[in-house]
Amino acid sequence: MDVTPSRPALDRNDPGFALRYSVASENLLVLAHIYTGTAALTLGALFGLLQGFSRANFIVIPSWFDYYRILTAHGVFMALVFTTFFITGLMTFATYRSIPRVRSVRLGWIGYGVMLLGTVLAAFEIVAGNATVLYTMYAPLKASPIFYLGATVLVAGTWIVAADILANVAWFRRNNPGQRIPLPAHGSACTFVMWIIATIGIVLEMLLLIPWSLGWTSAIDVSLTRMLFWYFGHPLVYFWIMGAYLIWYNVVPTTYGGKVFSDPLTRLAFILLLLLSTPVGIHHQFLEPGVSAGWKWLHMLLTYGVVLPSFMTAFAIFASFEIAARRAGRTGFVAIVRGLPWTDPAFTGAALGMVLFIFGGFGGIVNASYSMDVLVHNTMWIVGHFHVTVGGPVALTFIGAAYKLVPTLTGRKLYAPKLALAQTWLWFAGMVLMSTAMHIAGLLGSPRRTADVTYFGAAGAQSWHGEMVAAAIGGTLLFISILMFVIVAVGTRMRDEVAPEAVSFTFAPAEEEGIPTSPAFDALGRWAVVALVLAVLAYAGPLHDQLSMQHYPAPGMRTW
Ligand code: HEM
Ligand SMILES: [Cu+2]
Repeated sequence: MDVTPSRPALDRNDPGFALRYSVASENLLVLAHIYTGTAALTLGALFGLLQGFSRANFIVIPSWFDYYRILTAHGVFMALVFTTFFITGLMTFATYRSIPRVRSVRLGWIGYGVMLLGTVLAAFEIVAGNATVLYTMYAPLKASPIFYLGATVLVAGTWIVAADILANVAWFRRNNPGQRIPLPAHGSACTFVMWIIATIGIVLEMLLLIPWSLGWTSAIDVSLTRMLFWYFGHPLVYFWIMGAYLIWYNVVPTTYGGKVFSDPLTRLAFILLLLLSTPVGIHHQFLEPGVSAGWKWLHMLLTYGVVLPSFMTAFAIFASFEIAARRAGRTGFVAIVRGLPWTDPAFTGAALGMVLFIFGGFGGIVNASYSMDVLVHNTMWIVGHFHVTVGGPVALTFIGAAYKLVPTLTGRKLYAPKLALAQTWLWFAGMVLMSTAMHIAGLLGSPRRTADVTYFGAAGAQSWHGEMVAAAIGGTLLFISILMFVIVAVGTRMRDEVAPEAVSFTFAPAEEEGIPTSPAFDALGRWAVVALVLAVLAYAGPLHDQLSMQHYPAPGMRTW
C-alpha cells in the first residue's frame, strides 16, 4: 500500500485523506519505538565494550561504578529494552500495515508511554547503583522497589501494545468473516499471546520481590523467584526469535522479489512457537537443586520440540530463495546464493544473521543436553552462545529491517547505504570474533558474570587471557558498527528531501500454490488456551515441588 510522507495535504474532501492521515500518525508511533530501541542498543553497546575491556585487563573499572552495575545495565538495555521496543514497534507496524483501516493510535501511544516510563524508572535505578541485580532480577540480589516497579510498568506497557495489536486482529476477524488473517498480523498476534502468557511469570515474581524490597516481608524463597524468572526467561528468547522470524518470512523476500514459501507452514511455525516456548524454561535450571530430575527431563525433551519450528523456518527461507532464483532462471547452490541482493543492507543484515544462527543452533543443542550443559554451565560459553543468537541473528536482523523501515516511516531515502552495508558486515565479523573467543574461553573454564577473571594471575586463568583479548577486539568492532548504524538511522531522519518512492512498503505475498491454509490456524483464541494449558501442565509439578519442599532457614531466605 502506498502512503504519503509525514505531512499529508490537508484536503479533507479527498476520500483517501483519513487513511493517509492515520498512516502518518501510525508511522510516528512506530518510529518512536524503533528510536527508543536504538538508544538502548547504543548505551548497551557502550557498557558491553567496557565489560569486554575489563575482562581483557585493558581497563580497571572504578569502584564507584562497579562492574556488576555495568553488567546489569548492559543486560537490561540489550536483552530487555532494545529487543522489546523493537519488537513492539515492528509488530505494531506489521499489524497496522497489513490491516489497513482508519484507526486511533491512542492505545498504541499509551502503551508506548507506559513502556517508556517503566524503562526510565528502571534505567535510572540501575545507573544510580540501586539495582545491581543483573537482568535476571531474581533473589537473593535485591534492588530498590522503584526498579522492580519500573520493570512491572514496562511489562504493563507491553500488555497495552499487545491489546492494541489483538484488538486490530479481532476487528479484522469481525469485518472479514471467512478471510485469513493477514500473515504478518497472524505472526504478531501469536507472538503477543505467547508474551502475555510468559510475562505472567515475571509479574508473579515481582509480587514476591516488591514487598521484600520494601521490607514488608523479611525473607524470600530464592529458588521460587528463580523458577518464576526462568518461566519468563526462556519464552523471552523466543519473543526475540519470533520478531526475527516475522522479518525473515514477511520482509526479507521483498528484497529479492520473492514470496513467502508457504502460508500454512508460516502460520504453523508461529503457532508451534506460541505453544512450545513456555513449557521448556527449566532447561535454564538443570543444575538447580530444588527441581527433580523428572521435570528436568521433560523440559529437556520439549526443548528439542521447540527446535522444530526453527528447522521449518530454515527450510522455508531457503525454499523461498530457490523458488525466486528458479523464476529468474538460476539454478544450483552457488548461483542461487550469488543472485541474492547482497548490496541491500536490509537483506545482508538478515542473511548474515541467519548464518550466525546456524552456529547459535549448534551451541543451543549442547546447552539443552543435560549432561553437556553441566560442562558449560555458568561459563563464558553461555555468553558466547547468546551473543551468537540474540546478539547476532536477532540484533542484526532488526538492524537490517531498520534500513527498510526507517525510510518507509520517515519518507526519506536511506542515508549512506554503503555505510549501512559495511555496518552489517562489521557486526558479523565482530560477533564471530567475540562469540567464538567466548565459547573457547568457556571451555577453558572462564566464568561468566565475574569482574576479575585473572584470579591474581593464577596459572589456569592465564589460559583464557588470549581469548578475552580477542573478545575485546570483537567487541570494539561491534561498538564501531553500532556507531555506524546510528549515523545511518539519524542521518536518514535528518534528510531534507522527502522521497515518495522510499515510503511505499508491502509485505511479501505468499506463494499461491501448495496446500490450502486450514481455518484452524487462525483460531488464535483456541491456540492461546492450549498454550496456557501446556504452560500450567509443565509448571504445576515443579512449582508444587518447590512450595512443598522442606525449607532450611537461612538469614533472609526462608519463606512462609
Ligand atoms: C557492542 C556489542 C557487545 C559487547 C561488546 C558485549 C559484551 C558482553 C560481555 C563481555 C558480556 C559478559 C559479561 C560477564 O558475563 O561478565 C556480555 C553479557 C551479556 N550481553 Fe553483551 N555484548 C554486546 C552486545 C550485546 C547484544 C546486542 C545483546 C542482546 C541484544 C547482548 C546481551 C547480553 C546479555 C543478556 C548478557 C548477560 C548479562 C548477564 O549475565 O547478566 N549483548 N556482553
Ligand atoms: Cu532457554
